[in-house]
Amino acid sequence: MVSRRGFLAGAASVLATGAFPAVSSAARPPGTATSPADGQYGIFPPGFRWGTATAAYQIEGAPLEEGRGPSIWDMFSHAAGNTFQGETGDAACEFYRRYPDDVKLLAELGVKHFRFSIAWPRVIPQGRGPVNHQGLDFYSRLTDTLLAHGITPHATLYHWDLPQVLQDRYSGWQDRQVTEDFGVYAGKVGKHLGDRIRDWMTLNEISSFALKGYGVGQPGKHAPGVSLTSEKERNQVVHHALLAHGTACLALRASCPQTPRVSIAENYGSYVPVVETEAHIEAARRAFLRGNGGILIPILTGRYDPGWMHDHRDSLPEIRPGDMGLIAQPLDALGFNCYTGTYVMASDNVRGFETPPVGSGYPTGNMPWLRIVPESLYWGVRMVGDAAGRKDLPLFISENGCADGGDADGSGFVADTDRIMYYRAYLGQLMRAIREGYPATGFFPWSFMDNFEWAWGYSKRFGLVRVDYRSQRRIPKLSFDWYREVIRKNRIL
Ligand code: PNW
Repeated sequence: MVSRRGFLAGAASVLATGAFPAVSSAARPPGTATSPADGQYGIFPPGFRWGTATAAYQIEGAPLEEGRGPSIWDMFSHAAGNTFQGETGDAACEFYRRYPDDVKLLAELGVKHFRFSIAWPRVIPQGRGPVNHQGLDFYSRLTDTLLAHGITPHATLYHWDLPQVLQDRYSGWQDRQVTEDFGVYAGKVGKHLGDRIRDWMTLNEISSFALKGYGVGQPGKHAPGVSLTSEKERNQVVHHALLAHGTACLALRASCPQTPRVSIAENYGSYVPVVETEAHIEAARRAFLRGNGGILIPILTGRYDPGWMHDHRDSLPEIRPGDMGLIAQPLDALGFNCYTGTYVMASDNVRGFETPPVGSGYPTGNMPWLRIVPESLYWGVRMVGDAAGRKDLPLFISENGCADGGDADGSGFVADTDRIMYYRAYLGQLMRAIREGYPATGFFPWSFMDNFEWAWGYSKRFGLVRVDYRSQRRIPKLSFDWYREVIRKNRIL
């Protein structure tokens, strides 16, 4: 087996002897996205934001510490049969107390940006009402520690951990009241942390928490695991989430002591033309509008897509006057959680597109849903500009990554060449979008370290850093070294 030290030493000597042809950077104006003459990759624009991403319930642990209230994920993961081997986020990565060392590791990685989420039940344990200052203090200390290491904090206000009391009191996202309570919470956080945090995401993946948390005629596979009786009820959950996003945008702008940069992180659908011909591209554009017509399109344009409305004509949510304007708050950026994509081809059916069946041998990133489709990044970025008509909106990749097989050697080291392959391919497609002038501004791999992967418990590992859950030891994987070099050189390697 190649030891880590041996591998890296070997790589260094190959570079030193010039066995690989050097790519000339002499003729390039500094910091511009480069031409193909520079090799297939090129340099990222100056100031491109290299980061990593995490979420509170997946890493923090400490569910009872310093006044935190229970969330729907505490409840859900503790109920029998919901997660892999009954695993919960009780300990997770113990980030709540280990964050100082973890921030040091982030600094070693060389990231200048870190995405984390704030747990609503730490800040307002009862969901509404008094603020728990000890909980807020944790995020304040984390923010200060990041800043002390030259790392910019990017905070998500909701990554799926609704205070359980709101679920009990009024069924959480099913009740319009949640939008107001979320707005109040957002305002409190903005007021206390907005002097140091400038970059905010309101919600993480409405599509995931609304669609997976709620089933129609069967319980959802994520918290709160509710069974609804109609599609209309689920569209209402989504509508409330959209309203909560808009309400939080307003609350942040009203409460942050410094002007905030507000965005949302959504894994909107990315549709990839099977062949890059005009006909298939047009088909992918149609699929994009249809597929994103219920979340992304209303956020960006203030109306549900007409095709989407037609598809859902018997299950439309109740929309009150003023709702659509509230939902379409001006944003400073858009976060794109991009993992996979859907191939599309032209068709003469009424919709003008179809999706070909996916072969059983199609490669995946160690998750059943995670088909490796690097072009999803390029087309996902491009279609926001072209199809959604928002060419002006800066976009960053708020998540991207795959799981590994968990094959550590005796020392705990993982040579995750599969992850390196994945990132190299996706980043190449991001570079393609940048080269064509699309305003992609940052990249946040999911995830900094292995963590609690929701219903999959600890059985799926997405980290650049391996976590040995028995000892809580952190062991950087090979992809950590790779990513550090990418950041240092500002190019794909
Ligand atoms: C995201 N899909 O979820 C979440 O934001 C993270 O919390 C999670 O750990 C990570 O991705 C890995 O799963 C997704 O089906 C879940 O396309 C499903 C999909 C995408 C993202």
